[in-house]
Amino acid sequence: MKTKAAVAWQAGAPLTIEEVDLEGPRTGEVLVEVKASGICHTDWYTLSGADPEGLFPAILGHEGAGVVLEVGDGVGSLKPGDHVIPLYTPECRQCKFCLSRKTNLCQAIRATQGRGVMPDGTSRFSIDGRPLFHYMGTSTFANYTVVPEIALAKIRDDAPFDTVCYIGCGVTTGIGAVLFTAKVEAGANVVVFGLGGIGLNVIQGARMVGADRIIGIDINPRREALARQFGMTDFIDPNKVDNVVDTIVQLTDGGADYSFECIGNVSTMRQALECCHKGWGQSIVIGVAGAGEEISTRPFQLVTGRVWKGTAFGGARGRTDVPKIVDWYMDGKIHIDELITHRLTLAQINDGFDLMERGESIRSVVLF
Ligand code: NAD
Ligand code: AHE
Ligand code: ZN
Repeated sequence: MKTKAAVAWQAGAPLTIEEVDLEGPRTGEVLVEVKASGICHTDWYTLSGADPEGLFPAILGHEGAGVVLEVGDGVGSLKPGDHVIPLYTPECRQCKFCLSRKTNLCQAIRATQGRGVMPDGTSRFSIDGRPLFHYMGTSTFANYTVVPEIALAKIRDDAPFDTVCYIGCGVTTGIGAVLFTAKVEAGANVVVFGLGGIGLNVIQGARMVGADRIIGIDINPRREALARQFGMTDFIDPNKVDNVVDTIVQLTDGGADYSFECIGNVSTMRQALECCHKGWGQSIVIGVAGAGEEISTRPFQLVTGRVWKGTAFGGARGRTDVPKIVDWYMDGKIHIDELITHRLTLAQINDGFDLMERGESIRSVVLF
């Protein structure tokens, strides 16, 4: 079949809208009609050329929601008409990682996902016979996409696609980092570096669990109002204080119980660790840093009890947790609508990246 898709031909170049050939689902695969897809900073990061796994030409996008159109042989858990959210972190429930119960990082198809192909080593997308790479196993910047069954969460039919698509990455990453990775307890002091599409969800997760102070840091002062609406109690503009770490340590009587880095900057990752309370403070790296970048600190920071951790997809097990997070949204326990600042057509997708770069959007969502 044919599908419209935004194709990333090379790093740093705008996407172009193309009519692409799409092969049907093979064994264990599912054809999905994508109804909506958010634009995450990670799409921009890969398009920029900073991703060591970035492959071109590719169809980017990993924050989608849609409807199952057709299932391949052997698919038992989904049928045409089911509403789904594609998962860049799948959940096979059989691999060593899934069975460990210690991580959400299912590795069943990670190797082929990183090489931009389906689990059988081939692509379903092509133009004039030239294969295009899949991205993160999801490729949601296309009207239709093929995704492995283990990388699809079945969700309720009454959830609106144009908002729950964000649960495919940003919402789950931010809230999950608080609930599943850090396991923040009521009364804790929480510090959030970067108040964009991820950081604001960390803030709402911290409020959900009853955190005491929720301190937000961003160089964009326009982030303050929305962050306060989502539960932030204190705002720090790094350009208005002498030393961000000292400011946090003073505000929290010794340091953060938990900090979250939601920028992807190795300098703020260091600040996020060093603003943690001696003896127990934990810093969670969410931001994705560019190829070749490394984090550093004095080992003494760790010797004296601070803990450095990271999280992917908020530690969520997608097929199990994503349907529950959709329920939380539908029941009004979490808020998404206010974070979707722009709705775009596929033809306007490059505007979404521009809005992100200029700090004008939280989430832009492409509607198909
Ligand atoms: P975003 O662009 O919406 O937000 C980033 C925010 O950081 C912006 O508000 C920006 O003003 C702020 N910022 C930039 N530089 C800063 C600095 N030096 N100090 C303070 N604030 C600064 O991006 P997003 O979609 O929220 O993604 C944030 C990061 O999380 C990205 O690196 C993204 O790739 C990563 N991410 C990781 C996961 C994961 O599973 N680990 C999932 C999604 C996104
Ligand atoms: N390809 C990059 C790493 C990118 C990365 O860390 N991705 C996150 C999700 S970001 C979603 O917006 C992730 O899930 N990581 C775990 C994994 O297995 O990729 C690189 O540096 O190579
Ligand atoms: Zn993302």
